[in-house]
Amino acid sequence: MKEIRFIHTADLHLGSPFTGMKGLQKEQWKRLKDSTLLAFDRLVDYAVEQRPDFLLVAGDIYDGENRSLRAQHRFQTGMQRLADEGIPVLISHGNHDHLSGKWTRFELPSNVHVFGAEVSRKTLAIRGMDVAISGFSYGERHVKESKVKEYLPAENRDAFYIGMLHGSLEGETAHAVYAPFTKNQLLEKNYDYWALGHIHQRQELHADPPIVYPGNTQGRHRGESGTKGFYDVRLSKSGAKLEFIQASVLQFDEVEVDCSGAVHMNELLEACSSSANRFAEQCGPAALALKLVNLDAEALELIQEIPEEELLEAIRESVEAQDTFMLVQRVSAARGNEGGELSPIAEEIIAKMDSWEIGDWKTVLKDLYRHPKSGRYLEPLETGAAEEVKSLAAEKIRRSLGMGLNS
Ligand SMILES: [Mn+2]
Repeated sequence: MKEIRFIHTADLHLGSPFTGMKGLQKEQWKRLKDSTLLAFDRLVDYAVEQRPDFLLVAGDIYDGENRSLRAQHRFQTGMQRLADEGIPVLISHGNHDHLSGKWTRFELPSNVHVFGAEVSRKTLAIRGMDVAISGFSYGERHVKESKVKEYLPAENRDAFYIGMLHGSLEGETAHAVYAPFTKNQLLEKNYDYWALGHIHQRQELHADPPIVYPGNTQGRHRGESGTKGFYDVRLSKSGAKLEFIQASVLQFDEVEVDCSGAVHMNELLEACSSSANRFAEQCGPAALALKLVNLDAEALELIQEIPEEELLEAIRESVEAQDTFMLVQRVSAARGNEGGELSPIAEEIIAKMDSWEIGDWKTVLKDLYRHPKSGRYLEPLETGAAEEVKSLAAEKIRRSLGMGLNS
């Protein structure tokens, strides 16, 4: 059986700034700031070791249109390592790293093919097989129109066809809509694999042929929880086998801390640190939001008297003793009613906020940012800061609208 093997990755977001993170020690901050770069190194290490036929990067290599020099250098070094191994790389840039941004151009080695702003096709000859890969790069930040019609359908049964597309499934409104497509439009092309990018949560939209978002390679805030990585794909005419490979060097997550029976502060701290330790043992380095549950009335009162910052500081100190990276980012106490349902209106507002991207946050916060007095004191609104605003707003909504009508 003729088979090709490739790596499908997307949304590396090298150089993500991780703004809005507070209370970090110097080492922690460095580890966090470098996490997207370290995840990329893991990807390259894996490729060098496994020697796939080629590697696909479906957009958002860089986090900002003004690509950081360090991120570009890191990427160039990685590409050179793959060049030394003779592994071709195909890149379609996305909305975050579109071609019109202001950036210093590094000369990428000759194994790298970057798609231009129009959909085009690049054919690789792999052990006597033709592999036709179609794709495009975002010429500018916003590509709102569909590009699917520009992809030529497959015509030769013996060749492999792959489409690279950085964009959103039509009707998927949870994220900013870019280069929208429908599943049927993609299926009509009769390709063997669709390598998607843009959505940071990995998902298979279709199994045969696979239409796949690999998700990003490193989570950057609580909204991007769990392990992150890329797919190692083995593709033949009888089907595809996808293996998820972890690249993330630390993971964001929320952990419930069972506080039942805890009455004194030391017991609560103990519960927090053992939950964090358990998580570290199972999942390795992490940035966690702790949610204290099963607090009895007395313990809840005890917690509520203490400002979150102070509580956080004490928890961090009790967790610190470990060797692995463990950052407690937030702590929240489930109030008596939190076991119950949120009211529909609260749920709706919170779900709506979850769907906002950075651009939407800029829109809703523009009055505040443009205000002559307040504007001066605000840090630039980046993804991390928006994440912070979101979680604080959600907390506030839970407090004021949290209880259902009949509770
Ligand atoms: Mn992205």
